Order: sequence, then C-alpha cells, then structure tokens
Amino acid sequence: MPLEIVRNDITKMDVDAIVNAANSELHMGGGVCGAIFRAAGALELQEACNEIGHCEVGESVWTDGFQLQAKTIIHTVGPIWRGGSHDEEKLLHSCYVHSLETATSLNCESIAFPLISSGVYGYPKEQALQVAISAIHEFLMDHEMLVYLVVFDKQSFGFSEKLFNSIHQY
Ligand code: AR6
Repeated sequence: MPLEIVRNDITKMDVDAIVNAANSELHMGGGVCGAIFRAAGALELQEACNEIGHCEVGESVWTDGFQLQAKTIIHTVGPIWRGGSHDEEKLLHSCYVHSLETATSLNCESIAFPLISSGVYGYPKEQALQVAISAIHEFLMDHEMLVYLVVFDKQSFGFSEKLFNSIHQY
C-alpha cells in the first residue's frame, strides 16, 4: 500500500522529502517545525526560508533538507482551527495536495507528512487525520509515490489505529 501510517519523529524519516507544518512567515516555530529546524540546522534553514519570505495558507514552498536525511523540505501552512466553518477542511486538504504536487515536480519518490494543523493550530486530531488520509488517497489514485503519514503523539496514534480498524472491518 503506498500510504503508511507510522509513529515516529519525522526528522528521522529516510525519504526524499519531509513536510514541515510551517507558519506563513516561514519562521522557525515550535512543535514539528522546531524539531525540523533543529535537525536540519536552524541557521541555514532559516536563511533559505527568509529568501522565500512567505507562504499562503493551503500552499507550499520548498527548501533543501540541509543536514536531514531527506534531501528536500516542503513547507506547508495549515489553517488555524476556528470552529470549522472558516474553510479549515478545504485549506487543510489543499496543504496535502499542494505538497504532493510540489514533491511530484521535484521527482520525489517518497514523502513523509506530519499531521498538519493538529498541534499549535488546534485542528481536532481525529478530523485532521481524516482529511490527511482522504487527500493522500485521492492523490494516489493517479500518482505513484510512497507516502508516510507520521503520527507522533499517543492520541493521534490511537485515532489512526481506530480509523484503520474501522476501514478493515468494513
Ligand atoms: N515528528 C512528527 N510529528 C511531530 C513532531 C515530530 N518531531 N513534533 C510534533 N509533532 P504542530 P501545527 C506533531 O504544532 O498545528 C509551529 O510553531 C504534533 O504532535 O507542530 O500545524 C509552526 O511554526 C502534532 O500532531 O503544527 C506554526 O507556527 C503535529 O505534529 C505552528 O506551530 C502538528 O503540530 C503550526 O501548527
């Protein structure tokens, strides 16, 4: 199956590209963003991000992976959860599609995503997981890529097991 859900630290993933849950200013932040900056080399990565300058919510930009195993970092900006009626789902879906299209244009054969928006940005984890899975599945209908969805915290992993069990029981 070309989509795998794994529990890991995304900075350890041996893939062509990893995705960062970034902010629009492309500044080093906390959460997965902080971990990626630290592992890649914060100064160099921030310099590369500064050259790009900005990324819209639901879109993506890319930089070198610097000291990561992954040769590319795709930075995407998820929506901040504001109750669910402010296009959050559409924008989150777009983050995955945009990042996968960027990876395709860079000839990546493998990519790892964190659960975008599900931390500091407050998107409910179970719903964030469903949006991620459906966007990735849609993309894989007509593209070849090995896609990992990396869940980090125990709660997200629990939801992913539940969701996969319910898929299997269908
Ligand atoms: N590997 C994989 N997943 C991780 C890791 C890791 N090392 N560390 C945390 N997570 P968040 P957001 C999970 O807050 O909600 C930043 O400051 C975490 O458990 O990193 O999109 C940015 O600069 C959660 O499920 O991203 C932005 O300002 C998921 O990653 C803002 O936060 C996403 O949590 C973006 O917020």
